[in-house]
This record gives sequence, C-alpha cells and structure tokens, in this order.
Amino acid sequence: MALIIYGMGPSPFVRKVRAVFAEKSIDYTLENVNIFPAPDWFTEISPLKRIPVLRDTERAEPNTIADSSAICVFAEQLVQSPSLYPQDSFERGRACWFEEYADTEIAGAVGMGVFRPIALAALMGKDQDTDAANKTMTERMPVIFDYLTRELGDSEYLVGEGLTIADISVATHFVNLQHAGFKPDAAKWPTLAAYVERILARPSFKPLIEEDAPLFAKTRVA
Ligand SMILES: N[C@@H](CCC(=O)N[C@@H](CS)C(=O)NCC(=O)O)C(=O)O
Repeated sequence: MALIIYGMGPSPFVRKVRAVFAEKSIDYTLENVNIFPAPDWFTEISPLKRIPVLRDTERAEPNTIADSSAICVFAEQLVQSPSLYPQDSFERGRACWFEEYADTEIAGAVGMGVFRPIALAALMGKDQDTDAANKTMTERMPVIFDYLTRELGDSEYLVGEGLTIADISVATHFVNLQHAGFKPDAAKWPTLAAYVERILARPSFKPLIEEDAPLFAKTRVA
C-alpha cells in the first residue's frame, strides 16, 4: 500500500492525521499542496478545497478521502493496534465528541483568532494583528481552557485510560497556538497545561512540531 497525504505541515488537520499515522506506524508520503489558492487538480479530489486529502495509489480511482476525521477512521481500521477509538460505546461517542469540538470550536478559535492574525499574517507578508490574538486569548480561549480542564479532571487522557483520537484532535491545535507564541497559563490552568505538554512530547507529535518550528521562530509573539 502506498499512501499519500496531501497538505501542509502547519495545518492542524494534516498534523492530526500524521500523528495518528505515527501512533500506528503507518508509512506515508507528505505531498505539499498550497491551498492559497488550491490548484484545479486538487479541487477535483477535495471539493471543499481543504487539506488533508489521503490517496491510496494502489487502489483504482476514486482512491482519495478528503477529510481528517474520515482519514483517521480509515487508519483505525487499517491498523487496529494501538486502537485510538475506545471499545466502550459511550467512551467512543465521547472521543468522537471531543474530535468534533476540536475540529470546530478549537480550530475556529485558534485558527482564525490567533494563528491566522499572527503566524499566517507574517508568513504572507502582512501586518500581525496582536490585538485580535490577545482578544481571543482573553475572551474566547479561557472558555475552551475551562471546559477542557473540567472534562480532564485528574485523568491523564480526555477519555478512558489511554490515548485516543480525542487527545490527538485537541492537542494538534495547541501546536498552532504554540507556533503563534501562546499557551494556556499554567498558573490558571495547571492540569490542562501539563496535559498539553505531555501529549505534545509524544514521539508522534514532537518531530512534527520541530519540523515547523524554524518557520515560526521569527513570526511568533515573544
Ligand atoms: N473538516 C476538515 C477541515 C480541514 C480544514 O479546514 N483545513 C484547512 C487547513 S488547516 C483548509 O484546508 N482550509 C482551506 C480553506 O478553508 O479554504 C478536516 O477535518 O479535514
């Protein structure tokens, strides 16, 4: 099987899929696609013009999957151990809930509210909007940090006793927050800050963070 992930390293959704593949030791090639704007050939396999898209080159066409959650389900079925979806039905539902929460609410807050006005703006040669980022960090992110703190309690993982798709989906957005120069204040959210640090230190995340760090070293807010 020869798998291609189309996307860009800094995309949190591409990173989510790459971290899942790393946890499961699934080989793939990352093929860079610039979506600003998406080329015509890419729109054909990604009707929403979004990354990531997965292609299995050893299958007859159509051989692509155009959504990170769908790709992660494929990966789970392809390589079942370690499983990233709880066996217990309720816990599985909760894991998928956190994935959805991360893909929508956290992605929106971090992506549009912090990463875009700071990191992306600088990379595109535009002025950074630190006011917008600070506003998101003081108004919108605390609601998310409080919620995650509550749901975590004293646990090491968001759902059950082990790493699940919930942790990977949530943690990937904290990488973009970090690349922009922000993180949850450990004095206010100590369990969340420790949790994020723990998940991002995993061998599935660490190299991906290091890969992009030089790109953001100069754009991040000190
Ligand atoms: N639901 C999609 C969301 C993917 C997504 O929004 N990707 C962003 C990059 S981080 C994108 O491609 N944005 C391009 C656009 O919105 O035009 C998934 O989970 O794969």
